[in-house]
This record gives sequence, C-alpha cells and structure tokens, in this order.
Amino acid sequence: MKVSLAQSHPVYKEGRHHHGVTPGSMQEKWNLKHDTSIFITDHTQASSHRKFLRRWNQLSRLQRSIVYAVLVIIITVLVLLYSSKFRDENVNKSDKDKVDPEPVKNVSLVKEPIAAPAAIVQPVKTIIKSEHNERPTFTGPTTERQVAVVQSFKHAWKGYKEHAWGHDNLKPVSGMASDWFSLGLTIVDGLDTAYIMGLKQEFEEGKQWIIDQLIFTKNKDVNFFEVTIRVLGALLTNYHFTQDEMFLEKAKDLGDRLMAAFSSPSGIPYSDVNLGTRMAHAPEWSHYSTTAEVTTVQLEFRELSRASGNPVFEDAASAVSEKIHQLPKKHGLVPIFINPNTGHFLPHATITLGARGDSYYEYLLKQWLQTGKTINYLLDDYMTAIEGVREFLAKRSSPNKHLFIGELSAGSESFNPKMDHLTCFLPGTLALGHANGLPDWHMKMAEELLYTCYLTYAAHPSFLAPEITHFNLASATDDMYTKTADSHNLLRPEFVESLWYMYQITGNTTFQDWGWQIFQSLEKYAKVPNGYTSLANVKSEKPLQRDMMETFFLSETLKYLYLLFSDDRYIIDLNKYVINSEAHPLPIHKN
Ligand code: DMJ
Repeated sequence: MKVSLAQSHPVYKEGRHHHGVTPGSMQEKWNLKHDTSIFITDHTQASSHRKFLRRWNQLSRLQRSIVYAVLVIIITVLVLLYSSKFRDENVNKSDKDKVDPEPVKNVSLVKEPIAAPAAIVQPVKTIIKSEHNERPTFTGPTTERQVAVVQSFKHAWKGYKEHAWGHDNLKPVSGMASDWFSLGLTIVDGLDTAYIMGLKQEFEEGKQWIIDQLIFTKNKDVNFFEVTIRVLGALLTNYHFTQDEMFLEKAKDLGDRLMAAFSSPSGIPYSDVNLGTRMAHAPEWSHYSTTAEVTTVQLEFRELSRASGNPVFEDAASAVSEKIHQLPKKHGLVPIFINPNTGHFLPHATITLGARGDSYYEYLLKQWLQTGKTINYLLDDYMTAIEGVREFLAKRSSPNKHLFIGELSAGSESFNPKMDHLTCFLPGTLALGHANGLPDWHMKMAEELLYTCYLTYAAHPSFLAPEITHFNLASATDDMYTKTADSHNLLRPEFVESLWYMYQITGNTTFQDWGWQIFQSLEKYAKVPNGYTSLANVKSEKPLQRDMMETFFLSETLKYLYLLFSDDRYIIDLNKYVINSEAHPLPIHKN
C-alpha cells in the first residue's frame, strides 16, 4: 500500500524532518544521517530498519570488525566465481566459432527470405531401416507445386525434342543443339525423371531412342566419370524401375567399354576413355586424374555387377576406393588431383568440397549405405573427413557468423573463404549420415550450412545463387559477396538436392517453401520459349541468358524439386535407395 510521505514517515509523524530537527543523542544523529528509509513508504520496513541500526550501534568494535571481515570474504569469493565463469564462456565461444551452433541472424537482403531458425528447430526424426525391396510405383503429381514442376519438365523436354533430339544438349535461346560425348545425354539423363513423374509418353519416346540410337561404338573420347554418373547410372536406374532387360544390356555394353579407364599402372582410372577403341588416357592438359572423378563411379560399377552377376566392375571400382583409403590425407581431406601412373595424390593440390573434391566425400557415405553398412573403412574415412572439414574448412562469416565451408589453397594450404555452389550437396549428405546413426553435430552442421546455401540465393535480386560465393571473415558489412566472374548460374541441383534430403529426413515443410521460392525464380529468369537456360549474372535484376540447358537440370534439379514438393516424403525412400551423384536412385543391398 502506498501512502504519502508526509502522512507516513515516522520522522514526519513526530513533527520532525531532517532539515529542521535538532537531534538529541548521537545515535539519533547517526540515524538521521543514514536514514535511507526516507524512500520507503511502509511503517514496518522503516521500524525494522531502525531496529537493525540500533542493534548495529550496540555491537562492539571487535564484533563489527568480524562482520566487516566476513562481508569482505563473501564479496571476494563472489567476484572470483563470476570472473572465472566469464572466462569459461569466452573460451567456449571461441571454440564454438570453429563450427558449433549459434543463433542464425539474417544478413541484409534484397528480398525477404523465409526465416530459418523456427523451421530448423523441429526435432529430427531419424528414419528407420526397412528391409523390403519391392520397386516403387509412381502415380504422378499429387500437389499443385508438383504439377508445376511436371509442366517445367514437359516444357524442357518439348524444346529439346523439337530442336536438339538425339544431341547431348539443347541451346534453348538459339534453338540449336550441342554435343559433348554424342550420347543423347539429355534423353538418357532425364529419362528416370520422366518415369518418376509418371510421364509415360516422354518416357516411352526416350526409351525408344535408347533402343534405336544409343550406341557406344563411336571412335570418340568421353569423360569416364561424366558418362558413368549420367549414362551408366541412368541405365541402371531405369533397369531397376522397369526390369526391362534392354536397359541392362546397354549398361553392360557401356560398362564393359568404360573398364578401359582402369588400365593404368596403379588401377586409378584415367580421365578419358574412347568407347569405340577402348583406349583410355589422362587429359591432354595434365598427367593427373581428378580425385572426385575416380571416386565417384563406385556406386554405378557395383550396381552393374550386382545387376549383371559379373563381379569385374565392382572389383575394379572398389580397388580404387581401397587404394585411396591407404593414402595419407590431411585429417581425412584429400587433394583434388591424383596420378593414375603412381597412384599418389598431387602434393599440396587444393583441398575443397567443391569442384573436383565434392563427391569423394559423398560416395564414402553412400557406398557404406549401398553395401548395407558392412564396409567399415568407408565409414571410418567419412567420419574422419567430416571431422577434418570441421577442423580446417568450416568457418563463420562476419558480421553474422554464418557457417560456410572454405578451401585450402594449392601450394600454401592457406584458407580461402570461398564456397562453390557444388558444396551445397553437403547438408544433404550430412543429414543422410545422421539419419543412419552418425553424430548429432553432423546434423547441426547440415542445418546451418543449408541455411547459408539458402542465403546465397536470397542475397541476390534474382533469388538465384552464383556459381561461387566469397565470405568475409572480419569487419565487413556483408557476410558474403559475389565476384562478377563467378556470378553465373547453371541451374545446378545441389541446394534443392539437400532440401529434399532434409525434408525427407525431418518432415519440415519450410524446406519445401524455400524450394518453391527457388523454383519460382527459375520460372521467372531461366524459362525461355524452347526450354530453360543457364544464366550469366545472378546479381542482375534481369540476368543475361547463356543459351545452354544442362542435362542435370532435367536429371537432378527438376527431379529433386518434384520429390521435395510431394506430401509423401518417401516417394524415393532413403531406407531403400542410395542416390548417385547425378540423382539416379540405385537400390541398397544387404552387403
Ligand atoms: C552433376 O553433374 C553431378 O552432381 C556432379 O557430381 C557434380 N555436379 C553436377 C551438377 O551440378
């Protein structure tokens, strides 16, 4: 209860106040001088305070000294405790700055992104391993967003069919065709997407082209890795889905010819193979093969052996992984070049989870899963490598501490704060590992990286990511920036791929919303009358068009978007399938 000072204070009640009263005793003088109770408006509190002062004054000098000493000791102890806690917090903070989570803050953005934290904090549901092996049935789109993606696929396929049928790529702006390996790449790479989308007509016309036209006898060099992931992988998936022996026969013929790549002194594959002459060699510009290329054929060669009953394919490809397992590494991290003659890495080559390094790490985990988690060294190498990523490559940007994965430069091994869009495959792979029992911090890293990848889209007026993003490590206004030379966009899949993994594993629909934003940008900027085109500069409000439709746009980007927008998270069930680096699902085996 509050009453007015004049009514309530004992001093006033007694007709005295500290300006005009002549105090009697010394104690009264002291009481007046130290009377803090003037700010208290309660009788009881005031009188107990006066009692306390009276008692205090009654204490001897010795007793008062003891009380003072006890107080000093208590205060000293409290100060010491507080300062050590403060120091611990700061130590932990600098440790955390390496990788561990901190609340994500938004950078200044041209468009408003959908916030991450609220979405990400949903509990992770670890998917349960199931044993059944029946093939999936695909009944077509069930949501409006899926219908929109199917329309995009049909549009791309139609443009390709009209202007580039049987060639590797469509140039959708000029309406021309272009060839790389002359293997009808867009048809072969995109065919299982048509199957998954329930597009029977497109699937049948593509299949007929493969029956009639796809041959491997031309005297022409192809890239061993690209043809393995795009063509061999696709043939095996289509065989698995349809059980049509034609696909397996084509796969066996191709696999047989690709085996020439393993004919090096070390067994580490050469980069180029002539499918017609069955001769393989290093690229013209180097003696070296690319590490990610020679380690990203094992899922396909193993599946070819399992489907055909011929072990030679799996044996040759597994031997590569085993050899690389034996090589010294930097805490599991590998240089991006390897010599097929000596079987050794190029010392001090760049270390990166982007171009030429990425899928080495991806296939360690996926091979382990493909073989029913029975090959321990693959898991060991993966675990060590991810620890190496945390130790040497994962850093936080300034000022908002976004987690990103940088590189170690060739030669000096100095840290380079740049991240390829290709690296955005990593959140999906980390989440897949976590869903299969790997540590919680892998998932935390996945969540944070996925958000950083999202920001690489949201930071541009086109809401599309550049090929390479650079990060500031100290005293900057923006966390990330894009150099003009790196500002192109090839309609790559890695971010939407990771969104799909995270969606299937967590059920969190915010990942669908992020994907929908990206899809709308693709529709707005990349769609042209004859298909979808790569873009020259995502920093522009009107990005220039590059006149190229990459095959992975149909094989991967549209496939992952279609899967992402499904209400049924398990159209392709990660308990049963391992997805190759070009988005072709292959069955998981027991060993
Ligand atoms: C695809 O061809 C494959 O995913 C490859 O492993 C690297 N990335 C491209 C698409 O970006």
